[in-house]
Amino acid sequence: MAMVPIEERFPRPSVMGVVNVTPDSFSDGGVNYRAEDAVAAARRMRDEGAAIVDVGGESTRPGSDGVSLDEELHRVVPVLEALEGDVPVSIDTAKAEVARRALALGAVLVNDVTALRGDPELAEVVAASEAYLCLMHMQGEPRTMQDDPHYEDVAGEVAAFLEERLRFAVDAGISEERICLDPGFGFGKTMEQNFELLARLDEIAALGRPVLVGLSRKRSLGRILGDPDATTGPLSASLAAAVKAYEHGATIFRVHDVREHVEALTVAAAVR
Ligand code: HH2
Repeated sequence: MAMVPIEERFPRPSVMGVVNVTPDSFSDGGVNYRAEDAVAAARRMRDEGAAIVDVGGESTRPGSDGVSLDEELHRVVPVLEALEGDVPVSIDTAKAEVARRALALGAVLVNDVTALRGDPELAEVVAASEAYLCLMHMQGEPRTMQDDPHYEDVAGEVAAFLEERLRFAVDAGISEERICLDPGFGFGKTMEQNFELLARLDEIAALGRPVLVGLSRKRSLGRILGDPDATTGPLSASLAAAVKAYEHGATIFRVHDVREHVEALTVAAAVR
């Protein structure tokens, strides 16, 4: 596959549908854990206007532990096989072997929430392919990241981190035009830090790469509505956050509710 720059393949705004092939994701609690359900969800998302679907076999919700390589492959491979040639796929993994298998099955993007800090072989796997890559910011690791996140300057630190990881990826042989950056909403950030980051998303966009955002159903959206113990946020709040992110320069939107986000972002994009 001859790859065009990521900003051409996924123009602003593009929607990425979330397909969690997990029993324990924070946001969709196992609805797509069975392969056939995941495949049906992915096809529906494509029909609703998703430019790509993000298939993941490991939950990264706050407090979660990792899964084994075998388990992750067992979850995602049947889904990727069924979708090959049918729906554009992103693989949400930090494991080189999962990425390798996914790319062999036609995945076009590797979404690594560790930004190439997790598996030392992942950079090489991506470099050897023509795939796109998403580098995401996270402070800490999923099991403990929400314990006490701390920043002097959240947007400045996230931007500096992403700039450093971008350089690392380019040095590993992955050309810049294949890469997008993600501030990692909810990954080691308090509600206040998430909202500050959203307000200052322009500073991430100023790094010159397309910005991917995952705000959909995140707990900060439930908490700002008044429930201090919320573990998810509603669709209405997700749409508002996505439109705000669009206005601050986001390009790709990782969402669970594809149709509603496509509609909201179509309206937002028409206002110019
Ligand atoms: N958020 C989640 C997972 N992967 N990838 C990127 N690039 N950006 C994100 O914000 C992001 C992500 C968490 O959401 P979800 O997949 O719904 O839940 P879980 O990790 O529990 O499966």
